[in-house]
Amino acid sequence: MTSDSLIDLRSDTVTRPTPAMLEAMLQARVGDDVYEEDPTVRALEQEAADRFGLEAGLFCPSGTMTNQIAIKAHTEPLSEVICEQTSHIYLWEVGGIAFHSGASVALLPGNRGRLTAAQVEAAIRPVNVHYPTTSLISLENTHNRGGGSCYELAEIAAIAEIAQRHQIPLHLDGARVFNALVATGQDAREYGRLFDTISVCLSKGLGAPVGSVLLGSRAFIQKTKRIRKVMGGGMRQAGYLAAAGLYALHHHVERLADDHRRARQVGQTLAAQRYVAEVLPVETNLVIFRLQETMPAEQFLAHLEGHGIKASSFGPQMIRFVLHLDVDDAMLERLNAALAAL
Ligand code: TLP
Repeated sequence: MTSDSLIDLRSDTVTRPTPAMLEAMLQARVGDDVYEEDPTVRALEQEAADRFGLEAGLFCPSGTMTNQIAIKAHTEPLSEVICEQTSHIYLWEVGGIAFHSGASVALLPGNRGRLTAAQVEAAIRPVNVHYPTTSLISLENTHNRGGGSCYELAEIAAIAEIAQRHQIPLHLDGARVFNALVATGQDAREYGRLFDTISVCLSKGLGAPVGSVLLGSRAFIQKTKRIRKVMGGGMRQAGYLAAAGLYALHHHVERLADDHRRARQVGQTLAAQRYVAEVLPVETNLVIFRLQETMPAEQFLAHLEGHGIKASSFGPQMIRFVLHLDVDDAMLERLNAALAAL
């Protein structure tokens, strides 16, 4: 089996640039972005900001960096970030909130990762010398650990109202925000009105090889430039990478609906297998499911490997499949056949 025929469902981060994206990268006009002289980076930052109705953007190598820079800029030591207990910023960013920001976390249990306004309001700290001050509320949409679940806009609006009333900034880890927008039909500009800052990943469902953009007010983004620099994220002729991000924004947003359709189909196939105990509702491009106790996860993953399919274990008996740009309908058929053959 050639590596081309491998079906890699471990993440939507694994996609390779398409020939057209590579061509756009080759044609990019570049300059030194630390001197703010790279026209393609500036175009990407501005276009991403405009889409959400926010003022400015900051191009960074990764979503971890955009989230951690936002947290650092919003908080201070002895303060606290309200977030969901399985959120990426807490679970998968190496404890960066403590490391970079010296801040604490108020971890709330979500419904497949989603918090309610009532939960958020109850977690805001009263003024008391014993407590950290609540300095940030952070949501994740779509929610990774929640299986690609999407927030209702009304719930985000209710949380934003509470945040504004308490004068606490609201951040969105929007690594897969375009999946949420495409799946729900929500308007990106509404997000810009409700969130103070948004981190958008270009290297997940959108298919760029590298990069995330942090969006916010002009003053906020100005402040974050020094934080990006101290983290070592000041890049030079980054326009070659930004060109891929621009190409992705122009050509790879609407097609996310194809990934969602394929994910729903895989979810249905899985639900019909006797060795599957539970499939989380499939809302976007992630499919998370639990195997029966009689089917060890290693055995299941080894069976898939034998069919040229890679997937990740996502906790005891839990598996995640991610649909993306490099999985087409023919591969989907191969996947369905491999699942049925076990
Ligand atoms: N998620 C990766 C892994 O880190 C788990 C994946 O394969 O899903 N926010 C969210 C919601 C994410 O899912 C991720 C990446 C990030 C932030 C971080 O992005 P990168 O990998 O660019 O640092």
